Amino acid sequence: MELIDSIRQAVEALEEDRAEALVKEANEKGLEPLAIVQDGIVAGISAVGKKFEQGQYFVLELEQGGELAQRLVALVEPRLSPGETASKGTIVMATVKGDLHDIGKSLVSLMLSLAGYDVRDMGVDQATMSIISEAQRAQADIIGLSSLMLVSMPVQMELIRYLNDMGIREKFKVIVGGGPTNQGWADHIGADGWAPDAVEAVELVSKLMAKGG
Ligand code: B12
Repeated sequence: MELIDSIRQAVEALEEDRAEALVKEANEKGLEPLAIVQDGIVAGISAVGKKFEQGQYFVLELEQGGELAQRLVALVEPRLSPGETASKGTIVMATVKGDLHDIGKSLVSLMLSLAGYDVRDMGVDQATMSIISEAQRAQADIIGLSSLMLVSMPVQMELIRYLNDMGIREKFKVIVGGGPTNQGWADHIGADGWAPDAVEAVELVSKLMAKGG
């Protein structure tokens, strides 16, 4: 797995050309696509986040890392095999209002689509009522909310409160995720589930769908 570790290092060092060449090489060598994404690209961007935290990188580098990670994931995406064609359920995914972080939410959307769900990915910075309207329109089974910042987390809580106030809370399961969130937060706001990453998000959704309604 030396190649995957080199991808992680190249992403962390923001060596764009090298990272792209390494991902292409990993693809050509037939390395497990999920490992390239999780242990290479995602591990690399997490390291970029740490450097930002420690003051070694600034916002410009953060931005560069984000764009690089998305480009690299797109290179691997065609190799992730699609699941069954019949939809197992409908999921509306969004990053909440005020939050522009796209990568984790998009990965969750991608993994859920590959697992056979019909995913409506609304993108980032989505207002609570827009998300609820989309869920109603799509007759979604599940609403998935991503939040990467402490300041945007309360918007996840707001959405559940709106559903309650509108008398439609039981129509949708609500799952939450993103860096600062955890199971305790999900319990606190009355969400139906939380997952730490895209792989576990698929397991969570499959459990919730099995429970029915
Ligand atoms: C890349 C990045 C950016 C990029 C985003 C590019 C893009 N197109 O997405 C840019 C440069 C735009 C950016 C901007 C900012 N960022 Co930023 N960013 C990051 C960084 C480095 C990585 C995030 C990421 O993509 N991780 C990789 C993905 C794969 O992981 P993930 O998002 O956690 O997602 C996984 C899980 O959480 C889970 N998951 C995610 N969503 C969901 C949803 C559901 C339903 C489920 C079940 C699971 C789930 O599954 C995902 C896949 O495995 C993090 C640091 C970090 N370590 O997280 C900081 C970080 C999130 N950013 C931070 C900050 C402060 C900012 C800025 C305010 C900086 C500034 N001063 O301008 C702005 C805010 C802009 C805004 N309004 O949103 C802080 C937030 C601090 C906090 N706790 O509140 C962090 C933690 C950095 C830090 N350590 O300080 N950022």
